[in-house]
Amino acid sequence: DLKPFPEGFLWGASTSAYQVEGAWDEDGKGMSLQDLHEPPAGVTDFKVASDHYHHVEEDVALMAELGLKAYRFSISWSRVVPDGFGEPNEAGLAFYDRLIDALVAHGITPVATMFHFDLPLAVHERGGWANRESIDAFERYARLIFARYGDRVKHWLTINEQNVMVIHPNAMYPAAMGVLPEKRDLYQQSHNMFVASAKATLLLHQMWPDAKIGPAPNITAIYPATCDPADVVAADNWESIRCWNYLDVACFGRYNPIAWAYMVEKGVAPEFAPGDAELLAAAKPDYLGVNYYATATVAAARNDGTDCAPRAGDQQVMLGEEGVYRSATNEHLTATEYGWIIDPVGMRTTLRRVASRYGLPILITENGLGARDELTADGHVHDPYRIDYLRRHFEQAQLALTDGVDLIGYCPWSFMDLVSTHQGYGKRYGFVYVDRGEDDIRSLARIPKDSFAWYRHVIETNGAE
Ligand code: BGP
Repeated sequence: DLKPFPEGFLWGASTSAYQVEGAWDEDGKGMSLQDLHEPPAGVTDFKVASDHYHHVEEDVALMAELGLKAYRFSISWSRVVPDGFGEPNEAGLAFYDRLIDALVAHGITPVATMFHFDLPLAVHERGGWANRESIDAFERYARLIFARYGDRVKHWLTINEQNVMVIHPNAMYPAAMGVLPEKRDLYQQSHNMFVASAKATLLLHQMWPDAKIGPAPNITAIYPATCDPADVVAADNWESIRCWNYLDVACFGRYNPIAWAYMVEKGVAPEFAPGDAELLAAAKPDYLGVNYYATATVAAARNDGTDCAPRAGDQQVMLGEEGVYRSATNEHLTATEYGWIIDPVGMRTTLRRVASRYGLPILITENGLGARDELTADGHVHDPYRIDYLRRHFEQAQLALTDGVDLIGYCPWSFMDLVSTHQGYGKRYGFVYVDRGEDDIRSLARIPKDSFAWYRHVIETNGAE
């Protein structure tokens, strides 16, 4: 028998600051790396985004109409500490007070991400995450936002997709910056992010013992292309390097041994400062955020110079690595119009693996379908494909729950249309359509899509539909 979604299940939706807020230079906000994007013509940047900064009350009213139990958003570090290191910005802090107060007034649980790709430019200019001063800056920022919002925000997420920032650094670095950091540097940045997260975790537990905090990496099961044992080893390697390492450090306080051996072999293993190992071991997350979009299928590397070549169905973040693994086509799966593999059953497998390894409650912090939604002449947005995508994933979430996974909530990406990390405003994920073109602003009107009414019913019936 299927287990019902538990009472109090956090049916939610997600966004991130730089993708929705706009108001990039208003009320004292400092620049972040995301503000340096120089998008090609026809792709909007993050300066206006969905203008959520000026529509916050209206947007939360729509969340209430949707019946959301939780809303995952991120706090922009450079909005509340413009130079990353120094004085807080009262106007920026007050914006999140308005957002959080509105959520609480509507009975919506706030889930706050501390850092979602938008590194303050001032921190970047002093060496970014590779500089250990950033750890202290992050801890000060953590103390500031925990003190300010901790009475109302009881669910925190440290860092969004730390693993994606390593595998696919242009999630954080705008192309305009030119050369991306070396892999060695990326692994050192990642190590410092682990230390910063550990410090924030310990600090929150000390300041607000009733609050919960965890990481939010992008996690997915990796399939071997065949049952050739060499393919199985390749899949296991890549799963350890891409996924488990990030949760192992967070939960077990030590690097994953397979991933560590890989880093040593590649000459990219990070340096530990005295005390790091103890700190990592001391900090324990309360729950795990999991961003899930797509599985990857891999085969044993051939090490002949072709392992990284893109193959049909490859996602931008799923290319191979010479001598480590080769990405392979999975003939059982189809992809979205943007080439992202669609695999609801893979989500069940992913959740089961995370539950088996870590035994902690899991919140799905992202999952959704990017598509070119159209506003029709009748003023509606018909997105049956999104309903179908989410329905199939919700079914698998319920199966995972039935399998024994302690799933506490599901926050699809995204609450409303926002600027995609790579494809501007053309690629939409929201339950709420935002009327703006790819290169013009238009009305910025909010229009609930068909999926909005469908999701409202799902929430009302606690997943029974
Ligand atoms: C995740 C990020 C989000 C969001 C999402 C969709 O990696 O955490 O910020 O961007 O992916 O990706 P995209 O916008 O590239 O379609």
